[in-house]
Amino acid sequence: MKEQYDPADIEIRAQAFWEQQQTYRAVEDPDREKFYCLSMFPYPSGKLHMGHVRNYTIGDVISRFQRMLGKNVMQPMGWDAFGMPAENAAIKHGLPPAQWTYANIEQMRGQFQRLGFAFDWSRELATCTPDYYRWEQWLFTELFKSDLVYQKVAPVNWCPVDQTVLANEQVEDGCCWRCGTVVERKEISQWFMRITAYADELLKALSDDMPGWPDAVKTMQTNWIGRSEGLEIEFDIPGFGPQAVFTTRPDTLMGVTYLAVAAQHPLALKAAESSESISAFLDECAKVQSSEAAMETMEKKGMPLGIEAVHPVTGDRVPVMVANFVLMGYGTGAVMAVPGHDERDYEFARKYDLPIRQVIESDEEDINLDKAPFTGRGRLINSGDYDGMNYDEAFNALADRFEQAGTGNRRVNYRLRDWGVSRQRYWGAPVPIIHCGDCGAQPVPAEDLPVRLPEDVTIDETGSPLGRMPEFVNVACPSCGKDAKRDTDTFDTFVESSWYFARFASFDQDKTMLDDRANYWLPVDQYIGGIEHAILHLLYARFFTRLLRDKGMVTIDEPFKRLLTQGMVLKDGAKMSKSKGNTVDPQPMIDKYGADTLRLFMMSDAPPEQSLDWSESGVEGAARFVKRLWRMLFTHVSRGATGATRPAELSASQQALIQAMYKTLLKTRDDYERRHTFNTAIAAIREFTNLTWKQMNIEETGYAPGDDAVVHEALEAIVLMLTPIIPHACHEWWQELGNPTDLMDARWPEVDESLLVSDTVSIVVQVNGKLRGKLEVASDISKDELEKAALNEPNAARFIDGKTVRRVIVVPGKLVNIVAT
Ligand code: ANZ
Ligand code: ZN
Repeated sequence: MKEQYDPADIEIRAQAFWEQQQTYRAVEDPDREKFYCLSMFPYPSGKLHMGHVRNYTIGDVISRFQRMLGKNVMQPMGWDAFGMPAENAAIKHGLPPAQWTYANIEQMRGQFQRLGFAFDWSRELATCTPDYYRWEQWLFTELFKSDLVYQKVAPVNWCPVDQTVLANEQVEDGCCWRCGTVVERKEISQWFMRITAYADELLKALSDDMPGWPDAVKTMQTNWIGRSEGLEIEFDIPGFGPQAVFTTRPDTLMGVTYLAVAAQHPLALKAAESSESISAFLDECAKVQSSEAAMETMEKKGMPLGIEAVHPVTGDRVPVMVANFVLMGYGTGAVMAVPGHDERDYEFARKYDLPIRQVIESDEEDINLDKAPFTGRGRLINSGDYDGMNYDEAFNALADRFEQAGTGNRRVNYRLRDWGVSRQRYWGAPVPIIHCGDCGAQPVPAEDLPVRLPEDVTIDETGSPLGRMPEFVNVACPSCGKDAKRDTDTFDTFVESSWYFARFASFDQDKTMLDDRANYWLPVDQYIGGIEHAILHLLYARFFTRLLRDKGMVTIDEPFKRLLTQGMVLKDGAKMSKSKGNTVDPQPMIDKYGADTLRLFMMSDAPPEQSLDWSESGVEGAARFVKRLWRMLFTHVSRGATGATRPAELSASQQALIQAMYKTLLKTRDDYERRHTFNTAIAAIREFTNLTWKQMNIEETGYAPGDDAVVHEALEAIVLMLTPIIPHACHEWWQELGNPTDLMDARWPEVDESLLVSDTVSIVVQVNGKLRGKLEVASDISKDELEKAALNEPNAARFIDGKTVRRVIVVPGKLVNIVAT
């Protein structure tokens, strides 16, 4: 064993060894309990950042630990390789996006390997390869046939500079998240996946079937799906017919003083035909984006349509207004406005001088409608027959009434919208549809899949080149054979990430999307990723899993059994980001300290869910710990002290060390397995290391009889406990300790619990009558042994130092008092 710790040397050797042994190759084995550990796959930007290091280290620690429990572990890795940055880079550097992406993958794979992540590289996949995306194209055509995919004209947030549709989340303060241009509203034909058909199921499972997910994530998804129970009630509009509204507050029905409809509502469009001012208002509305968040904050605007509606209970006439806060895509696109009890209706009524009427009263709150609406629940007033009822009573009475009359019914609405999956971008999987003048939209037949994305292209600033490539666009209609045109949109990249976890199981299957192996490996036992994916990615993955289930390809409902959302890596309290210019590049850190040290630092400073503040002094602390361990191992090995077996009779300090070892093993196992608090595991290991260090009597007396064996056991335990975190150093040490087997086949040590509980006692150590220390010793320890252990107790020893021990009083099972002067 070398005296000096040389991280690069041992790490590269260990990695070569594992690669040669194919140590991380996962093979299905029905006789062993499987463990599928997955960290969210990265976008291949070309360069690893600290967030990646943290994410993948957590996954690797869990994978290696589970392997030590004897489980059949799979930890795959791949690349979420489609998306806009490749196009932007292509414009900047004049490289085709495919070339740029594949070069980045090479680069990043090398960095991952250098960090020693135990990935099964044989399963590596990149979503931009036709072998991968052909299967989602195939699924899309199948879903199209069963009406779970459809096309419709829909308003989108459009970035005029990037020439693309933006998801609501990509709009920040009304501007494009990427380029900052003011976002416009545009009506285009798009492809949708019917996620709303699964809304109820997706919601229910959150509360029933997902104990392994953080509550925060489940709450976010619950709110995102946004289930509301209410009534749909018809208002008659003379000259137009009945108009339904959706309300969650039918108890406020008698407080309705106007109806409000969306700017795209047929009533508004009709009124605009004969009114220039209405038409101008609708044009104005058409320009602003349609996101819900924007609706909440923008100034409420509207105007009367010159139409009246008949109140379904009182028969009163109320005006119909067009209002910019009513969404066309929610409920019926029309609202019964109750300004007395709703914020938006109130603000609007104040502005346009519409009546405000109180119909709910409350014992608990003072209500003053001159100042603010009362939006809470209470008892009905000014509501005729319904006076005195509470919310539920009024809800049911009105629901029954309208259901009997056939003018309304109970109804559940979801905030969740169908998922728009088409993007007007080049670097994505082509939508596998052919448009025929006669037959309409036709799915590409399975035997013609994949629809390959042409990779040899030049990208300029004016959007996707696909539409300008006749060889791509022009094709025969699969149904009638006439000239037809391919769809030139590509999929949202969330489509690829919605099923990659399943494909890892059947990575080399070229006959079907998935096979039996998916049922062996799924669900993912532990999934790890950023909290920023709490809603979209994780919800789409749950949706896709149900699509795959309903196609008979998997038997599970939920894809991810346990979810860990890791915190951010900060620098001086701020998120590391390119725009802030405060990033720390991992590569020079690996070069300087080694992969083990970087991994150790990432795990030791905070629990994984919390943010982690980057500090180079913290990294140095981690490096010192590894070096110190190196010295311990070197000392032990060079004393020729390996290979001894534990003596039958242990001294008190030896017994204490063995007990501390078992305790630490129990604690770290719980930290690794259940709590995922790797930081406290490391703290416990460090404490145990100190104890072992003492037993080694470094540079002093050397080993007492039996110490070599006990220390040897302690060192082996330290190596095994640290293996998940600093595997390379541990690999070296394991061999130096004389183990013929590969460390990666070693098991988590068994704990002899009998040694722990029943026969140990706590002994107080006093010096001259003052408490100076405590010992955990075997209850049957001899008087002599106990005396010796007390004299060696480190703190007591400090107080005796320089004095002469006059007398030692031993009270068995209780205390030792050392009299020294
Ligand atoms: C009358 C009323 C009175 C309402 C009241 C609320 C409070 P959630 O919970 O999100 O489902 N609404 C219905 N359709 C709408 C649309 N297309 N655009 C904007 N608002 C719409 O919200 C349901 C409530 O949102 C409905 O209940 C309706 O206003 C409004 F004191 O009806 B309510
Ligand atoms: Zn046709």
